[in-house]
Amino acid sequence: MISLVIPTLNEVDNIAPLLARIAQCSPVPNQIIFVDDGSTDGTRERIRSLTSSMPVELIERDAPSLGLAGAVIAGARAATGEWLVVIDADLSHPPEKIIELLEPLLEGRADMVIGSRYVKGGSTPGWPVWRKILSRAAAAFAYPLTGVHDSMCGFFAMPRKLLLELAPSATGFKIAFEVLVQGGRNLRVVEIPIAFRDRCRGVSKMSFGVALLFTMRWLAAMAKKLFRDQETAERFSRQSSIASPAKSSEVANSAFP
Ligand SMILES: Nc1nc2c(ncn2[C@@H]2O[C@H](COP(=O)(O)OP(=O)(O)OP(=O)(O)O)[C@@H](O)[C@H]2O)c(=O)[nH]1
Ligand SMILES: [Mg+2]
Repeated sequence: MISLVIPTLNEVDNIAPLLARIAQCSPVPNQIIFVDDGSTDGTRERIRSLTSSMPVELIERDAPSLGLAGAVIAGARAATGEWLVVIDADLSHPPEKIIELLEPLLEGRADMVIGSRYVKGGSTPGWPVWRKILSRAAAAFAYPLTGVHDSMCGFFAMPRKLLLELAPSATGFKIAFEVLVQGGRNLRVVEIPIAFRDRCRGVSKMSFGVALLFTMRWLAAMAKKLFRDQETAERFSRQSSIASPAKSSEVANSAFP
């Protein structure tokens, strides 16, 4: 069973076109959960008006916590499907690719599949050069922490329980990044190329404050990684000196003739 989680904040004009595209998908997700954080533009009413024609549910968070990531986690908790897919409401992500995101999971080849702008075949049509450079730079900074090319994309699929296990209290705007950082090297990740379209309706919620919060989160994760790498290197050198005592006594001998 497939549960689709869609976080919304003032996306009224995107709801019907998005659901129309999802309805054309094969298979149509068994559960489509919108998680709304206090939209004031009629988004909730629009979603409610469409619940009879599709398996749509609405979670209304009136005192939202932990931002966009918190909304996705709330959706995952309410979902009942084994497989979870997360997609933005603004039609930037192609719902037609949901099936391709699920394939590596169903075949047991991956623990997480990301709709990626930055693998061969992926693209960001219509973006001005400055935005391409900024987005690429952010992805490149995140790469050493995640090992994937587009860890900041909001379009991904994974087992629902694994998401709740890895990032039960994730916060901020970039939940895929949080999952990847928590999952570490053991997480098998596949990236599927997508064309990321700019939103046609509604207003972006990305802001300077959001970018600043992410930078702080990145710095914290980077510092933790560097600390861990250093600890591992020290442990390794201690172990190798215990494993080859002859060598270490040679070193000791040569140091103190
Ligand atoms: N529930 C909830 N949804 C949010 C929140 N912030 C953003 N969203 C939704 O999350 C998705 C991504 O937000 P966008 O504003 O499109 O952010 P973006 O894709 O990084 O920026 P653009 O490329 O400019 O669209 C959209 O579906 C938003 O409606 C939030 O605080 N709560
Ligand atoms: Mg968007």
